[in-house]
Amino acid sequence: MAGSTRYLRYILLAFAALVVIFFISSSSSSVDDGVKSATGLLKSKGSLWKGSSTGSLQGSQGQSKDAVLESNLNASESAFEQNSSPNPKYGQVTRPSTQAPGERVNATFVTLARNGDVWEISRSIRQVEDRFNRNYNYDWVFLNDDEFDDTFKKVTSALTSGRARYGKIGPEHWGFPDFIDQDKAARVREEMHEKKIIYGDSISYRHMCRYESGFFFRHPLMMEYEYYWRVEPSIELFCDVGYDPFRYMKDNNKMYSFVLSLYEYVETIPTLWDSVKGFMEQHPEHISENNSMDWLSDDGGKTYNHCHFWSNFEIGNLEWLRSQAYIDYFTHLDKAGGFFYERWGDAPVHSIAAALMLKKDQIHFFNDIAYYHVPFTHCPTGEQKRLDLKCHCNPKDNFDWNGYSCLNRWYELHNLPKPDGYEAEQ
Ligand SMILES: Nc1nc2c(ncn2[C@@H]2O[C@H](COP(=O)(O)OP(=O)(O)OP(=O)(O)O)[C@@H](O)[C@H]2O)c(=O)[nH]1
Ligand SMILES: *[C@@H]1O[C@H](CO)[C@@H](O)[C@H](O)[C@H]1NC(C)=O
Ligand SMILES: *[C@@H]1O[C@H](CO)[C@@H](O)[C@H](O)[C@H]1NC(C)=O
Ligand SMILES: *[C@@H]1O[C@H](CO)[C@@H](O)[C@H](O)[C@H]1NC(C)=O
Ligand SMILES: [Mg+2]
Repeated sequence: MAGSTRYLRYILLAFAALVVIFFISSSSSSVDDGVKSATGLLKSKGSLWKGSSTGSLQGSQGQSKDAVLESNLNASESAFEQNSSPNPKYGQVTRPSTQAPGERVNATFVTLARNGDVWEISRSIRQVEDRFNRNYNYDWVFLNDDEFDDTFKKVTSALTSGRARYGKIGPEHWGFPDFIDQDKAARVREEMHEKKIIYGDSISYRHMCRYESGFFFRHPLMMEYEYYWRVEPSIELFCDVGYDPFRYMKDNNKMYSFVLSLYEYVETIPTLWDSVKGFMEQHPEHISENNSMDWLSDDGGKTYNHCHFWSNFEIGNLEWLRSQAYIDYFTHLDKAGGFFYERWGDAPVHSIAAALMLKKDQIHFFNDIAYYHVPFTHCPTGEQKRLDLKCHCNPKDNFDWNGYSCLNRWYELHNLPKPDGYEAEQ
C-alpha cells in the first residue's frame, strides 16, 4: 500500500517536471533554438532528466543519426529473416501501381534542396508519388549548391518511382555576379533585417531566388527535358491526379501554370516594376500581343498591383525559359541588381515574364491539383469534385476566394464564370 502511494507520488512528480519543461521550452524562443520535435526538446533539456545519463535520445552507443537510420533500415531486413514481420524484405516493398497507359512526355520533377531538407522533401515526394507519379514514374532531378550526402540520396531514391538524379550547381550559377557592389548589398541586408522583412538579411535566400529565376532550367540535367514540375519541401497534395498534367500542358500548348496566386510583399520589390518597364522598352519584340498585363496592372502597365503566381508550385515548359525572350528578360533584371539590392523573389520574376511574354491562354490554372505550402491551401471549389478526386483538404482552408488571392482577377481576365459554390468559401 505504502509502496504504491510512493510510486504514485513519483509519477506525479515526473508529470510536474514534464509540465515545467514544457513551459520553459515554450516561453524561451524555441524556434531560434531549432527545438521543434520531442527529441529536440528532450535533448536540449536533457539535464533535467534524472537517470538519463546522455541526456538525449541518440542511438545506444552514441551513434550518429545516419547510423541510426541505417540500422533501422537494416532492422526490417533482419526482422524478415527472423520471420517476425509479414513485410517483405527491405527494398522489395512495391507500391501497388497501375501503370497509366500512354506515352510519357519529356518531363521531370525538379527540387532544389539542401541535405538538411531531406525529411521535409521526403514528405513531399511521398505525396506526389501516392497521388500521381506512382502511375507515371517520371524522373526526379534534385539540385543543390552543395554535394548531396548519402542519406539524402538513399532516402529520396527509395521514395521516387522514376529515376532519381542528383546535380550539383556550379559557382557560375550560384553566387554574386561581379557587377554587384558587396558593400551596398550588405547595407541592404542590414536595413531589411531591422525592418524585420522575412529572409531580409539572408544571402543564401537571395542566391536561391536568383537561381530559380534564371538558372535551374539551364542546369545540365535539366537540359535533358522539355517540361518540369517544381516541388518544394513540406508541401501537400490533397487530391488524386488521375491524368498526366505534363501531357495536358504539351497537348494544349501551355507554357506555365499555377495553383495559388497572391500579392507580393512590396518591401521586397520596390523597383522591380521599373526594371520590367525598362525591359519592355528595350525589347518590345518579346512582349506578347494577347498577354495578361491586366492581371498585373490596374492602369495599363503604369504600376504593378503585386499579383504573382506562387512559384513553389509550377509546371512549365523549359524551352520557354531557355528562349531568347526569357533570357533577355532575366539578364535585364539581373543587371539591375535587385536580387541583391532588394530581395526579388523568383515568384514575381517568373509571373511577370509569363504574364507579359506568353499569350494569356498559355498560362494554366490547375484547379484540380489541390496543394498546400505553408501557409496557403488550394482546395478545389465544389464538393462533388473533391469527392470524385478523393481529396482530403478542408474546403474552409481554400485560399482561392480570399481577398488576398489574385484568382478572382484571373477569372475576370479570362471572363470565366466563378465555379459553383465559391460564395460559401469567400
Ligand atoms: N541547395 C539549396 N537549396 C535551398 C537553399 N535555400 C533554399 N533552398 C531550397 O529552395 C526552395 C525554396 O526555399 P524555401 O526555404 O522553401 O523558401 P520559401 O518557400 O520562400 O520559404 P518557406 O516559407 O520557408 O518555405 C526549397 O526547395 C529549399 O529547399 C540553399 O541555400 N541551398
Ligand atoms: C546495413 O546493411 C548493409 C548491406 O546489407 C551493410 O553494408 C551495412 O553495414 C549495414 N549497416 C548497419 C549499421 O548494420
Ligand atoms: C527531351 O528534351 C530535351 C531538351 O529539348 C532534348 O535535348 C532531348 O533530346 C529530349 N529527349 C527526348 C527523348 O525526346
Ligand atoms: C486571346 O486570348 C483569348 C483567350 O485567352 C482568346 O479567346 C483569343 O482568341 C486570343 N486572341 C488572339 C488575337 O490571339
Ligand atoms: Mg518553401
